[in-house]
Amino acid sequence: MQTTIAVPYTRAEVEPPLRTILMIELALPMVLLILGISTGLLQVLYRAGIIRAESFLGISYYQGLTLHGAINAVVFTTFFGVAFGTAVIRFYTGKPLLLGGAWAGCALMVVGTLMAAVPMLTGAASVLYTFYPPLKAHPAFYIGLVLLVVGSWVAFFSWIPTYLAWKRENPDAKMPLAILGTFAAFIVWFIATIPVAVEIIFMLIPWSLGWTQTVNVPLARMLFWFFGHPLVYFWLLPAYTMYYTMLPKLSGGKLYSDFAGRFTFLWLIVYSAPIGIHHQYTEPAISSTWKFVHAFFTMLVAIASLVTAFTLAASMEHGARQRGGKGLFGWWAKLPYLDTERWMFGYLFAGLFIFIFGGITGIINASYNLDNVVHNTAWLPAHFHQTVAGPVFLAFLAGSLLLVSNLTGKAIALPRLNVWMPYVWTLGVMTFSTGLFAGGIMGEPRRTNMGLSYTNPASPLYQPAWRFARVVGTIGGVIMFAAMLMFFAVFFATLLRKRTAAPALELPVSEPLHDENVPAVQALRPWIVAAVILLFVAYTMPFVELVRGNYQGAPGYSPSSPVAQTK
Ligand code: HAS
Repeated sequence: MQTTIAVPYTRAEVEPPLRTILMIELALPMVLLILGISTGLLQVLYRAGIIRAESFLGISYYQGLTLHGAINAVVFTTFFGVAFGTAVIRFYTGKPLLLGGAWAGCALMVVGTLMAAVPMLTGAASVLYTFYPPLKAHPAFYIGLVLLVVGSWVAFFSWIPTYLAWKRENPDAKMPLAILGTFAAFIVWFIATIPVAVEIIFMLIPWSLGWTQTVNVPLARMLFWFFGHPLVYFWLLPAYTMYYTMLPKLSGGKLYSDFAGRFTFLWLIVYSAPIGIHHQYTEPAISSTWKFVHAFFTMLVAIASLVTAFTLAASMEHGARQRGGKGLFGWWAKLPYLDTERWMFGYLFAGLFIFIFGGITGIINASYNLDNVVHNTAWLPAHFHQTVAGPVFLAFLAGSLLLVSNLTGKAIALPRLNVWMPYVWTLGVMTFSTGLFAGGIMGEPRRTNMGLSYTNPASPLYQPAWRFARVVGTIGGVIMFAAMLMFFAVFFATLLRKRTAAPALELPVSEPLHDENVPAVQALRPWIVAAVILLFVAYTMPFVELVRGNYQGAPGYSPSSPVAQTK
């Protein structure tokens, strides 16, 4: 029988070199995020028709959209995932990490990011964060992405010996829940990145180098979504790790069920990958049988989040009642919404609130026939701003701020501004998404410079009926930008202030209220085997269909011209 052992300390020292590595992994993406957020505001202004041009401040529409998606959704999330995972392993094992692995991982990620940034900034890689062919980027963009991914693998592999050493010393202890969440995130990531590595290394790099003239577009798209859907759970899992291991403590209580946390993480390993075709319901090269199979598995993946919703609500209720909360609903008033000492609570709670709507709309998208109404419309960015820009982004911002404050020994600056930030962000995201959902239902497309077309009265495409939804979306986008100015003020003011304590990791740790002993959730291997089997079931026939389909290859295009590139 395995039991949860309590962490015997509240502070873990961090060796100076590891501190430097973590600070690079946290501060560099935060600086890039300034550009990622500004290009988000530009998107809103283009779509509103406030900017009616192909480019603004020297950044073209699709170049800005690529920077926005790549920095916010790929670079920031990968760096944070690695930094947070490193901190979790260091804190929960109490053991030094393999510094060589941590340095190598960090260096590869930094070099990869800079390498991909150059073509994005010079307009040679305006292929959006999904880099679908036949849009073609400069080879440095693809090679940079490969290095970013390989760097994150190296970091992950370097944690394993440290964990195994801890396990040898604690043979009867359960794997700490935070470590399970971290490993689950990186197992999902590892599985997901294999197909995209195949796409990039064997298809896109040779094509962009001119070694091959054409590319198989449906095959590349399927390989991308084989990666692209588990990618969203690679984002969600570190956030869920914070929700399960920190939120109950911040609420003043305990995690309602340790089993629920373990089940959620393991369930996501199994079901996050065999569902990528739900992004391709309109793909003519895939038969409806396999679309239906992926739709079915998608409904199963949502179970983990439904379990999470009830477990976290019960944990918050337990915390609130410990703080004197009474009645059926009266306990909600006792949660620390604006407590500057427990400031992380607001970030995590606001993210959960947003996710209720992100989750519901995800299930709508997954319903095969309903997706035909919303696919490729503004509905989609509304959904993903309520998921990745809701619980994930808020948790990652809070985690970055916590770790930077810990690692520098500096107290958080501007504490009142900090506790209000997540609520302003929530107001912005909810308003923004409402506008986009409404527009999407009316047919407003995503990824379109609407200032030159649908919101331009001088254009034959002008759609006056979409105006109100657009105004709502624009107001929401501007509020989101204001919230991020608040966050940047807090983050950089914290970095610049004087040290007040010795640097050390201090993560909030939630004890379990019910520490169930369920052997089925105490070993990773059966769940990984199940994941691999399901992947074979879900993808073998679609690949056979695609390869047998003998689709004609496509030459490269850029978003600024309907004519194929000649080189
Ligand atoms: Fe999604 C498209 C289906 C979750 C991200 N998704 C996207 C895209 C992104 C994305 C980025 O089936 C666009 C990709 C692109 O560029 O084309 N998604 C789902 C489903 C879920 C889901 C079924 N998505 C996510 C998460 C993401 C994410 C998580 C990022 C992290 N999504 C789709 C589909 C598409 C799609 C289709 C393609 C559509 C198309 O046409 O292209 C599920 O995992 C959702 C389950 C979630 C829940 C919610 C649980 C609620 C919780 C909160 C509880 C609150 C509490 C607080 C306790 C069931 C945990 C209470 C407080 C109070 C005040 C009451």
